[in-house]
Amino acid sequence: MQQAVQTGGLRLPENFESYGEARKKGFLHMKELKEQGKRVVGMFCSFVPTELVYAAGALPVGLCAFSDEPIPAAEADLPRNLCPLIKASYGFALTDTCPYFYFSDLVVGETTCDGKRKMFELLNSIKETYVMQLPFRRDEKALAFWKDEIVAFKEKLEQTFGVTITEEDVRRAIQAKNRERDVMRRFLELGKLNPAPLSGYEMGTRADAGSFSFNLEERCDKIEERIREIQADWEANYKDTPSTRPRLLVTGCPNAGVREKIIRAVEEMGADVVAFDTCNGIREKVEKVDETNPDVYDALARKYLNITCSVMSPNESRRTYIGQMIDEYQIDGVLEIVLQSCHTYAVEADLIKRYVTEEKHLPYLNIETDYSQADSGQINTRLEAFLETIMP
Ligand code: BJ8
Repeated sequence: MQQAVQTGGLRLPENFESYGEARKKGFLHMKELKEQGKRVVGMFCSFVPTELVYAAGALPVGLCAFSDEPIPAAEADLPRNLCPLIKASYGFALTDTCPYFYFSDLVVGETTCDGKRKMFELLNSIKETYVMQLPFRRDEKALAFWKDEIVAFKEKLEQTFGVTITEEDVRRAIQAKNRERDVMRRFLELGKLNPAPLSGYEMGTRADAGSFSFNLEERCDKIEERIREIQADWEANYKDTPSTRPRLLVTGCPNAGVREKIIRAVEEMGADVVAFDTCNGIREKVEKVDETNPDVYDALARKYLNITCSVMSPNESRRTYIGQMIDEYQIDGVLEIVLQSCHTYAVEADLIKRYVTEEKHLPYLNIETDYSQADSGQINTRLEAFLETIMP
C-alpha cells in the first residue's frame, strides 16, 4: 500500500503525480502512439461523445486550457474580458504549446457558450475544428436535433479517418466508457465517507489527469487500485476518528486552472473538499449511456443532453443533483467557482445560491476568478471568512 505523506498540509500518497507531471508523461506516451499510426481527436468539453472517437479507432484527448501562460498571446486576437478557459484554449493552440493540440488529427468544438462558439471560428484557421451544434433545451425537438448532430459527427469521423463505424463498434465503446464512468464515480464517491478519506485536491487532480492515460482499461484498473488503497487506509486509520473539518461541495466552472489557489488553499485552511459538481468532477459520470437502448445514437443523444451544465436552459436538474449531493456527502457549505466572464454560470449562480441557502440552509460562497495569481490574497481572506461561518 502507498504511504500517505503530508504535502503542504494535504495528505497525498507518496507517489502522487501532479497534473503537470501526468500531462508531461501523457504527451511522451502520445508521441509514441502517433509514431505507431494512432489517430487523435482533441476536444474541450464533456458534451462531445468520446464513444464515437473510440468507435472510429482513434483516441480522444482533452486539450490544454488550464493556465494563464498563453493568455497574453491569445489577447492579441481575443477580447481581454473573455473567460480565461477560452483564452487559454486558443492561446495554447496559437503559441503551439499544447502537444495534444499539435498531435490532434481533428479538433472538435461545440456550441456551448458564446465565447467558445466564436473562438472555434478562429481556431479553425490554425487547425481544422469541427463544431457540434448543441441545443440548449432538453425537449423532444432538441433531442431529435442533437441525435442528428451525433450521427453527423460519426460521419465526420468516418470521412476524416477513412473508416466505417458500425453500431457494434459504438456499442463496444459505450460499454467501455460506461465502465470508466462507474469506476470514476466510485472513486469520486469516496468523498461520502466521513471523515474524508482523501483530499479534494487529489480527487480533482486524478479526475483531470485521467484523460492523459490513453488506454481506458488501464486507466480504470489504476483508479480501482487507488480506490482499494484508500478504503483500506480509511478502515485502518481514520474510520473511528471523528473529524471537525468542514465538508465542502465545489460547484461551477471547470476548476483545473484554479485548483492550487482555491481547492488546495481551502483544504490547507482546514476544510475538506469532498464533492465536486463540476465537469472535472462527477457531472458527466452521474448518468451512463443506456446499453439496452437498441438505437445507439438515440442512447448517446439522451445521455449527453442530460449533462447538467449551465449552458442548458432551464437547468433544474443541476439543483436537484446538488441537493442530493448535499445530503449524501453530509455537506457543511457550498463553494461556487465562476470563471470571469462566464455568463451562464454567473447568472445561474443566483439560483444555486438561493437553493443552497434558502432550501438547504447552508452557507454558500461564490468566487469569481481567472487564472492569474493577482487575486490570491483576496481569495484567501474570503475563504477564511467563509470557513469561520462553518467551523465549530
Ligand atoms: S459541459 S462546464 S466543459 S461547457 S468556456 S461555459 S467556463 S465561459 S467550460 Fe464547460 Fe462543457 Fe459545460 Fe463542462 Fe463558461 Fe468559460 Fe464558456 Fe466554460
